[in-house]
Amino acid sequence: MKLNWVIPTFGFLSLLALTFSCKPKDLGTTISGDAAAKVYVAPGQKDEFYSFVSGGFNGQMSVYGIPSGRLLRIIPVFSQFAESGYGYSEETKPMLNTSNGFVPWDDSHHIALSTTKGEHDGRWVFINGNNTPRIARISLKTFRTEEIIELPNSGGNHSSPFLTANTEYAVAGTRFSVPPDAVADVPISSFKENFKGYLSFVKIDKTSGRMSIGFQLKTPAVSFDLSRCGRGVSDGWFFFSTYNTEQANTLLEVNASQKDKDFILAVNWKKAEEYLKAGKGKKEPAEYAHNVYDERTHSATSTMIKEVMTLDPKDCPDMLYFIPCPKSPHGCDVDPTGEYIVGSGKLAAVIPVFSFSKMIKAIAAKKFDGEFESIPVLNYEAVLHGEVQKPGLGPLHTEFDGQGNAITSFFVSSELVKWNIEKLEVLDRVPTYYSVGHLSIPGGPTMKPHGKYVIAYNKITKDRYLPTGPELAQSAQLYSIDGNKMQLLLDFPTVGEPHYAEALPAALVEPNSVKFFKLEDNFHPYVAKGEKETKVVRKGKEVHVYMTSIRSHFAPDNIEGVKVGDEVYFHVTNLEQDWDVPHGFAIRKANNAEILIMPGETCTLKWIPSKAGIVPMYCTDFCSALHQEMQGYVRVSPANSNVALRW
Ligand code: K7E
Ligand code: RUQ
Ligand code: CUA
Repeated sequence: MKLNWVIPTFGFLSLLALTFSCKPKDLGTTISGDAAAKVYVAPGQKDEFYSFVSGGFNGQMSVYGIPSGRLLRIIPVFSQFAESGYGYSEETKPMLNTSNGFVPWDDSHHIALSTTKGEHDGRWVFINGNNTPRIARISLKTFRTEEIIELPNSGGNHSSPFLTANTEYAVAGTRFSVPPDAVADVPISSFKENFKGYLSFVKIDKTSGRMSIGFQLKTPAVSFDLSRCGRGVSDGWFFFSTYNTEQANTLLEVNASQKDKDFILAVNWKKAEEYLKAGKGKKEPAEYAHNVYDERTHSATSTMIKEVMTLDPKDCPDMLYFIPCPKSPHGCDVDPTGEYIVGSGKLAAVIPVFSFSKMIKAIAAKKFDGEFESIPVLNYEAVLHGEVQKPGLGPLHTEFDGQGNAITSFFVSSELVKWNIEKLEVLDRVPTYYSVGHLSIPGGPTMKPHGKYVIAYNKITKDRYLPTGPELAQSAQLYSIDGNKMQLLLDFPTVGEPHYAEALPAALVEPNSVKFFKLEDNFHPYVAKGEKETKVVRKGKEVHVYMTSIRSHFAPDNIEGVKVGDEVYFHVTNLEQDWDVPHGFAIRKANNAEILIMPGETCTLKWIPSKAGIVPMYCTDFCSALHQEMQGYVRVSPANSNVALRW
């Protein structure tokens, strides 16, 4: 039997109204006297928390100190970044390789900090690539992207990269239902026959963090939006919000909002593992890139993988269940105990809270309201813990304070609302300026929230800062949550468009932070570990310059015998063995870029000179009082000249 909820509670016009947001009525800032003291981090002092913030459409991750709101670092992940040379140096270019070749810019939405037994462990942070579906892992020792894995059979990797409680898997759900990669060309109108939803379970190695696709689950063609793992009582399960269960493929704004309820999909992933062991998986052709940065060689390699293990629910009963959830749910969040699952229907007037133990009972008693494409649909009342009534308009995301309370963001009514999970009572609400998307409590998605603050990541900044033309920085707002009432303490501008962010205590990261790379551990194939090892080697048209940099000169700093049309590789090793002494390298008439080399590291700039002449090169990073003296020349001779290599 197919379920059919066709009682739209909103007409088209009121639906349209909901797609706009309202400004809060109270435009004043209700700051009380001691707010400044609570966020003031005096010069020389450090912040209490690191906050890792998705850059949204800039494809990067930014790192802020909390509570000061100071921007500490931008970590490039899915986009080239001039500040560090990521995606420009020969060593990092392979990180941006995909099954579609080199992709220098992507969109990213969600952050996930690694956890052990459901608590932050300070090892890695993960982020999703949305447009070209990928998951990246960043080391919290180096604050660098170490690995990127592409996801086949996906389009719009939105519901990602959420982690299981012990970081066994990073999970991803495709936002677009798509035909499998192996099926290339079908009419869009064959949506119902040919399109599928895919959930990817990316396995993470316990010690190295290395990723590989464990398996993909084929599901009905719905849109996966967000997800959270079970934990504690619900460990072994994963919950995904879905929309467009109408299965529309045009004008989703209207056509995907017909039904009164969409679903949360509950996935028993431990069961999926059993089915895999029992040989129920099928290898299917696929094509996806796996890019790994090797700390020993300071270089990345990209490998193309040609198949993926899939599980079809038709061969695997008792693994997937649909929970009806009103109306186009976005956020799907699990409380610290793992008992409660909160759905956030963007167009719903209540917040439904589901009970994991009721769900297990309902499954045992087979309290199903039919099925949707052969997957049982649980009875709404049977799994419902209760509904929060009249919480606000346009609920998006929920985080937890660890004191039995939840805080939900409301995009349309532009506010944060705190409510008690057991009693389902609204306790407090504060306006946001304006239109909050995600919110973040340090440790909020773990079993032990660190509490203290909630940060609203707002979409609209209008009139909060000095204007900067048509484009304004987006904005975050920090509120204290340790008192009775939430209190706004600070506004700070953000980079790109933060969607999700996750914060953890600085003490989990700070002691492990790498200060420089040891030269003796540098296994780059073109390293020069001292000036004696510098040389220039020609191999046909390739010229390899083994170069070093140390305050404040390059060796060699005069090179002759390079010819027009040569492929010149400057392999620059930074010989410094001290914290925070990078050198830069730029060469005029460059048809590529610049590089920046950290102490102990080797970095390569590729250069193809197109004209004969004397070409200057210099260091771009102020490194000593004699930084301006750190320079040299390359003589480029005509292609047919017989000037010998000399340095
Ligand atoms: Cu709500 Cu892409 Cu997580 Cu943005 S999503 S807000
Ligand atoms: S130099 S300190 Cu170019 Cu005036 Cu920078
Ligand atoms: Cu090296 Cu400036």
